[in-house]
Amino acid sequence: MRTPPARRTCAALAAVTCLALAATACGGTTKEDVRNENRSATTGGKADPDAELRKGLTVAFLPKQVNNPYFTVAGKGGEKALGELGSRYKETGPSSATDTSGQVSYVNTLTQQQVDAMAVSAQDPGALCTALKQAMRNGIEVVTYDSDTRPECRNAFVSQASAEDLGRTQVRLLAEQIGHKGEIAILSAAQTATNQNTWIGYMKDELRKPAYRDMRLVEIAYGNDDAQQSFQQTQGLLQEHPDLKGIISPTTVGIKAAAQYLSGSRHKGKVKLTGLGTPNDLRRYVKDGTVEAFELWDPAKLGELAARTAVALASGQITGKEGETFRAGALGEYTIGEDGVIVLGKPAVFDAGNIDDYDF
Ligand code: RAM
Repeated sequence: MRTPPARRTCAALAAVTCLALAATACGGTTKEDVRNENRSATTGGKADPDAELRKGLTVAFLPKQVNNPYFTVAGKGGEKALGELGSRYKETGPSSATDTSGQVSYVNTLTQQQVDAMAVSAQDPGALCTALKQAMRNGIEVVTYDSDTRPECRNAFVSQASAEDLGRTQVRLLAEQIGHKGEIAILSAAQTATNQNTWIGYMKDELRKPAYRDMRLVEIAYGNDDAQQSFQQTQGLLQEHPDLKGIISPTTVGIKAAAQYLSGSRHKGKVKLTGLGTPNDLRRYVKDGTVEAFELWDPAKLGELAARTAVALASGQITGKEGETFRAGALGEYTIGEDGVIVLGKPAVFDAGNIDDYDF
């Protein structure tokens, strides 16, 4: 059962303050002290690639939104990996992708519960920072996945793909579909979402290239990763811009709702739609001619890599610094990049020719 966020905030803040006091003023031994002692005994405080992976850890996943099927699949990937590693998975989080204060209170609750690590997809780049720093001060490893905070507010960020590639390739996909010509719009998720805003920044940059001189971005709409709002925003875009030729929706919730709207309208097949979606959500819209091609990574693998990164951090194999390497089970060997970013790999592009090869 979930505690209502308001009550949770008070309890969590009280506990967080206690933990902070215990760690600084009172001089008592906290779980963090014990962990740090264990770690430095084996690693001397530095990354030790040969350190044994710890078992019996609790790793909490805190997605942007718990009832979003994309995060459910990511969570399953994390859960499976943690089971294989002899550790425990739990998931908690807000049901709305625009409940930033709710997400902050979930971080505080996990800190109070003294989980070993948390994997967080941030609704906002800065809003979680104070709470996440408090978690790290209490010895909790903080991994962001899918959507980042500022680098100093976490130990590492597990990114689904290169953000730049994702932004630029979505523009390229749409440009091919509309012959590099006409008005286009973006249907995003929440206005504060770090991941969508980063990709949109690269989309705008891509659109400045001469190849797109005949394409014009006329609006960015926000459906807040809510199916109904995304559906209505799509309808609004088409009413506002009668000459619209295409929409990019870099969110699994948004693209599905936009496809649903388009497929039942006179714009089906005429106004093109691309972006980031799951093959299972969009299969019927590819088959009925609403969607030509779109892209995504495997969310389960993203969740798995987040979980394995959390365990590697908690075991002292890595500390989150650039250049450190670790093995993420069957996913292979990963090297930490600039600003503590670990990139899962390249996304896949789906179309009528390959969509039936995928099941997620
Ligand atoms: C939605 C979320 C998530 C994003 C995917 C593509 O499910 O906004 O953060 O990565 O779409």
